[in-house]
Amino acid sequence: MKTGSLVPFTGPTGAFKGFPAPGTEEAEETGEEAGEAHPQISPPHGDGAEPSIGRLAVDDLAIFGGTPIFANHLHVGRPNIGNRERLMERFNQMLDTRWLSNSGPFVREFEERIAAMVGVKHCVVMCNATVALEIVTRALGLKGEVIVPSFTFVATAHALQWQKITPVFCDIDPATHTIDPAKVERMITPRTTGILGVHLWGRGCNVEALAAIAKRRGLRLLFDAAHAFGCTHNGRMIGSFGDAEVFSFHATKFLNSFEGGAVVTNDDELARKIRLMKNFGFRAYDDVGYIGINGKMTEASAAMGLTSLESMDEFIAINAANYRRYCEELRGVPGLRIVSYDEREKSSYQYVITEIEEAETGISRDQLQQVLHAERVLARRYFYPGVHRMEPYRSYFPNAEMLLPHTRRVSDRVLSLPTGTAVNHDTIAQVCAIVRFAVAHGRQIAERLGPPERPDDDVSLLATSEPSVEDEVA
Ligand code: T4K
Repeated sequence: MKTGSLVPFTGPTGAFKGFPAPGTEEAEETGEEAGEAHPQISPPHGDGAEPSIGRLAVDDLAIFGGTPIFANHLHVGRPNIGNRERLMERFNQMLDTRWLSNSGPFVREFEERIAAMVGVKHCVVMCNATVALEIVTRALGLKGEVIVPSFTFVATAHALQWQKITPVFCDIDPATHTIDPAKVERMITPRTTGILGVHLWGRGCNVEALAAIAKRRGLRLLFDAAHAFGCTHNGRMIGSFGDAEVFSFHATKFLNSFEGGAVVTNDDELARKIRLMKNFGFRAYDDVGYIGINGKMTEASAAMGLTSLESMDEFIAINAANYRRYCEELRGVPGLRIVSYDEREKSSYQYVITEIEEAETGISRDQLQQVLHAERVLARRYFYPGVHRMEPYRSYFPNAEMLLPHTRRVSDRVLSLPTGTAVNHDTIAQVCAIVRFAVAHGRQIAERLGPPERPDDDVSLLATSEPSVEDEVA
């Protein structure tokens, strides 16, 4: 033990929480991921709570040279894997029939299952959500400017900019992290053709207020529902709002098809157009109606998607239990808040999002992330620093920040913690023990670490010259 005070963890239950030394009975009991998963779900492996230190003092933190708590990296976004046997059966069937792409039977079945689950007339699956967003914006005839939050994954804005539609960044409501309808109204100009809301963390935007604005101002309303498959808003399935919504089934989403996305809509004409557009514009053999692209989902992806759907309830149950465990373990930590899910709504609970108020914790979000990373917990700053501070947008709109105070503040505070079927409750207890310890010793740790390097905070780097990245792409 190096210098530094030996402070036991006093968790929310009041119990002392030390880290069992490796090889002890206690360590074996907490042995990571042994047989916890549902039998229909492939058990997690590899990422591991293999506790490797006895007690923790500030000097023992891995960031200061101690042994990391975890032997292997613990990721945010480890894919959930459903029933492998069922997946292999489907792969064999696919290989036997030699039907690998171009709207094969698995793709059609996946589309039918999603449409039925969401309660919409049409589902068109595609290779990923980014391409799905691009295709649906084009099919809706969006041009000029589209209002979009900056606090989102960069793909939301890229899908517009890729088509030379200007994303106009709108601030969020700091309580919900979703686009603030009151601010949307102020961003509308004669060039505005649509609003693209994002149901961040699977929590619905203020759909009603956005729909009212869209109707009053004659705008299209689209939702990036990449995080919101299987979730409801005011009791209604997300996917059935606005002109259309887009899901992602990327590997890191709670339900994955390796890569994948889908547009869901009740608009017959829109669905028809999208189907053509994602298949080069082909109306029939040798008959192309208009410009299209290749946005098709493969049969292998659809097979994975269907298999994931069969385990969806188990995935959600595990995520929900993980989320509740995080809430219990972190309850009462001063300056730390977990973004909550409304228990009256259906949710996938796929993200565990914390907000760190540095004035109370004494340690900044970035410093806490450094501490966790050193312990091999790869917590993520989703979605720092906000899209408006990424290129090409920050060159295009160097002053956007002035209208995005909440985006700035929230993106500086948010930290996403590992969950999903690859994470068990002992792992969560240990992650939370590190967090509690770091906050309990926040000021001391912060002082030793010093301010983190954040080159993007340097305003001199906010280019005001003509953009170049986009020019290259164009
Ligand atoms: N709109 C929103 C609001 C979105 O969040 C996203 C995607 C989109 C649109 C676009 O959807 P897609 O076009 O992707 O369908 C990840 C995902 O790549 C991205 O899909 C997702 N959002 C975003 C929130 O997260 P990164 O840059 O964080 O990915 P990466 O490679 O760092 O992976 C995250 C963690 O997951 C890592 O720690 C490693 C782990 N991982 C990842 C993969 C792919 C695995 O353990 N196994 C894997 O196979 O963006």
